Amino acid sequence: PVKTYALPVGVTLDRYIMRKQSDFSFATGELSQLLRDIALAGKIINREINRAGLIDVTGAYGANNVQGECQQKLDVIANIRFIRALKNGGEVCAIISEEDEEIIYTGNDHAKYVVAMDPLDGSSNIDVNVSIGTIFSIYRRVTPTGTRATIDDFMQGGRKQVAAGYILYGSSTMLVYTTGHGISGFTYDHSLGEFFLSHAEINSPVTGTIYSCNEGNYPMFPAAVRDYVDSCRQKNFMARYIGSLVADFHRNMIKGGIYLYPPTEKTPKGKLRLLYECFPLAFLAEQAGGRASDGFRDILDIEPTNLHQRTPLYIGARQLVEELLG
Ligand code: AHM
Ligand code: MG
Repeated sequence: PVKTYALPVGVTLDRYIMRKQSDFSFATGELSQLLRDIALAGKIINREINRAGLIDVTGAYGANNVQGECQQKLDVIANIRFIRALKNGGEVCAIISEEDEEIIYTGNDHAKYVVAMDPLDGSSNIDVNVSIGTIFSIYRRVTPTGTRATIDDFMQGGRKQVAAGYILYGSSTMLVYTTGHGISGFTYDHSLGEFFLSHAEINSPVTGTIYSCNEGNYPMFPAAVRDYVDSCRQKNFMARYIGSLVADFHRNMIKGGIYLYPPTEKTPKGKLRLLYECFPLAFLAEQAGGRASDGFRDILDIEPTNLHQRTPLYIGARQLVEELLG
């Protein structure tokens, strides 16, 4: 059964973060402030998304992003807004983004954290009023504060994330995050401009009956993945695929399911990016009691070598991922 959430009434994200500060081993308040800055960026992007149909901000921008994909105007806007919020917040010394090839320096060399982010994922859904999301991953820098951050700060590996999460712009807007002490979810109240705790201690069901993949690619899937998808069909599982990773992941985490993005001939290393899509969601999946694998290793055990590297992804309910891995 899908868990229901009995909650204390009216706990805002800010208050919750303040209460939880003691969870952090280095509770100086900077990480708390950084999480609040991310929430602010989320509110700003949410506003832009909500207006997208009214003013002419949707549609192709004319430039391609670093992966050579058609970049939507709203991606660019989200990227700019997010970077600005983190620069102004002062807790982040460097950022990597799906939308920028190189490391972005904030000018705050004394800050302790770096952030890897996909400011607006699911870009093919922007124009058609379908759920999209922001994904973020936070590391404590390994280079000395006061110096310029380097690529090493981003190459620490998924198990070194100090926090990760996403903002889902769906039928309601939600912010979901972990600092390694369970997962909390907050729903945005537009009229008050506040995120309120709506999902305390999210746990994923151990198994489920939903599978999510782009079945148009089925003929190009590896044989083991095709067999697995066949078995899902035989068991009359529900096929649910939005094409927005955050939305597909969120639904499966709450209801119980598996998301698959295997390698294909088109994308032999998989499509999704390790640092700002797969690591943060894998951290959340493990915190929810689920699993995330590239077919060989747990995603969080992959050693990163490149800021924008890709990986296959199989993520969701523990039992389903383990059945796939065989
Ligand atoms: P994007 O970063 O260009 O938005 O691509 C990532 C998206 C994910 O949100 C989604 O799960 C996947 O790509 C869908 O890919 P496909 O259209 O190949 O099924
Ligand atoms: Mg993306």
